[in-house]
Amino acid sequence: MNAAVDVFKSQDSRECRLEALNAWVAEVAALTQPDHIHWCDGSDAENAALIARMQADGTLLPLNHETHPHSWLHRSSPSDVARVEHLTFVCTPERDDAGPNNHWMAPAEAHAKMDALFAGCMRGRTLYVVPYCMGPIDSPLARCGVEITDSPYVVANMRIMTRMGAPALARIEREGSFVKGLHSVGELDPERRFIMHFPEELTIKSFGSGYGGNALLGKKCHALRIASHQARQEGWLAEHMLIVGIENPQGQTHYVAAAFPSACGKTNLAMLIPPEGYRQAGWKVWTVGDDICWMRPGADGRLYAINPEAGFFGVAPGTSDSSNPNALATISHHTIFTNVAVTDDQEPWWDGLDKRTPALDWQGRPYDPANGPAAHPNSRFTVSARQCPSYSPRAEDPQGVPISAIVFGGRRASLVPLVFEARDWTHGVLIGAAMGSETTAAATGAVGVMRRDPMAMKPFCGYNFADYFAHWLSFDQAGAKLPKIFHVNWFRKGDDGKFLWPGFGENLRVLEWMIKRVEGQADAVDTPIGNLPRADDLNLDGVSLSQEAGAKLFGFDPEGWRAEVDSIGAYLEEFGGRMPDALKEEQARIRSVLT
Ligand code: SAT
Ligand code: MN
Repeated sequence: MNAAVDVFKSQDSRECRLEALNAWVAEVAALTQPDHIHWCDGSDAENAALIARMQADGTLLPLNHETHPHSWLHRSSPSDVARVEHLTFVCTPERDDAGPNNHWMAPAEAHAKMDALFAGCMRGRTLYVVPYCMGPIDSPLARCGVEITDSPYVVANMRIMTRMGAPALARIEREGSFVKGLHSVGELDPERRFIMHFPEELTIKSFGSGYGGNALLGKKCHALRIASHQARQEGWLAEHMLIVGIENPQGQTHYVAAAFPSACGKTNLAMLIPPEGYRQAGWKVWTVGDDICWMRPGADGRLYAINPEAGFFGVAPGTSDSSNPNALATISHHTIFTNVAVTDDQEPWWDGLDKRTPALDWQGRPYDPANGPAAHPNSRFTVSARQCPSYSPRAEDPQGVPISAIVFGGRRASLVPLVFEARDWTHGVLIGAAMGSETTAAATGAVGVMRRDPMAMKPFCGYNFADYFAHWLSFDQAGAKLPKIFHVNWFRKGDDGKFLWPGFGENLRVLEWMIKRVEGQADAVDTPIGNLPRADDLNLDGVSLSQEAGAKLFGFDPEGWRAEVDSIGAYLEEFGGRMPDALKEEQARIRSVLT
């Protein structure tokens, strides 16, 4: 074939590929009737224009330019401050494919319901077409999407959280496939709010909310719910995990992926500052990601992970110079704050930041403690990962980083020790499947209620958990060099209701033990629930633990665990015959030795 024909053919197919996107945009515009259509290129000029527009209409309020240059405050509608799990659906043709872990609606019914809401909803508004890439733009592990939205706040956030604009559009043109996400804030009416996923169609429809996880469709909707479905088909894993590199004094870095439910400290662990003694000895911590991890086996049998996101959408309250100085440095400029309070000199403020008293609360009212916390408990910052002082030099590696250890953990006030190690992969998958945690303010509903949250994916797995566990088990193949699996609990409380473990930077002591286990250099005691360190197996220099703390953090209570393992068995039964036998057998084996 001569070159001229070749060029002609490739241009032809590029046009075809763009045609699919153009046709979808035209179809959505016909339905939603916007006044204008804007294709986002992700440029600085475009961002500046959007921000100016949002400042003019009050969507963004300026903050103190001297202390927080290029930073803004957004106050959301007070009834739109968190994910809405009860309004979030997975719409597969068969109900069982979504599983008991998801709300389900038949696709035709869901499309009809959503299209009725979308009809004419963008009149008087601009429709933004937001091409984005989840993952480094040149990574084979990355995947693209296009979000159509009528919210400039969403556009500005997507620009920080993803690789958004012209390079993503170019990749979509090259590959021809992308996840379609349609979003409108509608009237922000909780009665007319739904987040629908159509995994088979690689499509998301979200209406009636402007809040992060409901509206920044690249995040939970694409990178977890839709991606988990794609990952199962293609042989990889899309997980609700931070990724952190731990460099030892010899200069070797082990990467750890850790799953904790929302608002349980993923950002803090990802940005951990080593305790003084560790710093002096030469330990370093490198942040790759704080929320989502895509991993797949490499040619050498190890799992390689990328962070599909480009920014952090972190919980503000509790972030301080002592809990997370890296986060505080990261958000000192070019940051969008949502639902935080402000001081009288227009600095963003939240509970736990420092001893000042704010002037206005998150709703813009003069601060009055009688109205509750000054910042909403789920108030957030959106910021580019590149601003993080501990951002890993490998974070943008298209091939990802090799994972040495996977950590599962939740908030458990009682029973669950500080750390234990799975005997093997199957046991580790059971530990992940059995994860329990007390609920937090990241989702609407009661806070502090213990629920099973397997792999921290309860709100995010786009298909039946039984099939998801089977998918996890399937990685244990000849030639695989899988990470070791651990479970941690930073949140164990004493009889006085206070946390027994200091947490934050001190968690490195636990990570060091894990890494040494990976290298075969640390001891543990074999117990029915897994391998537990003795207090002596961890470096606890400079940590003072009471006798009660030592016993609870490093011990295990057979009677309590019998009840726990029974309850895990009952949980697995909820999935009926689809639950892999290997997990049921593992549960039964542990129960049988817990006599
Ligand atoms: O769902 S969000 O992405 O808004 C935050 C979270 O719950 O992890
Ligand atoms: Mn999360």
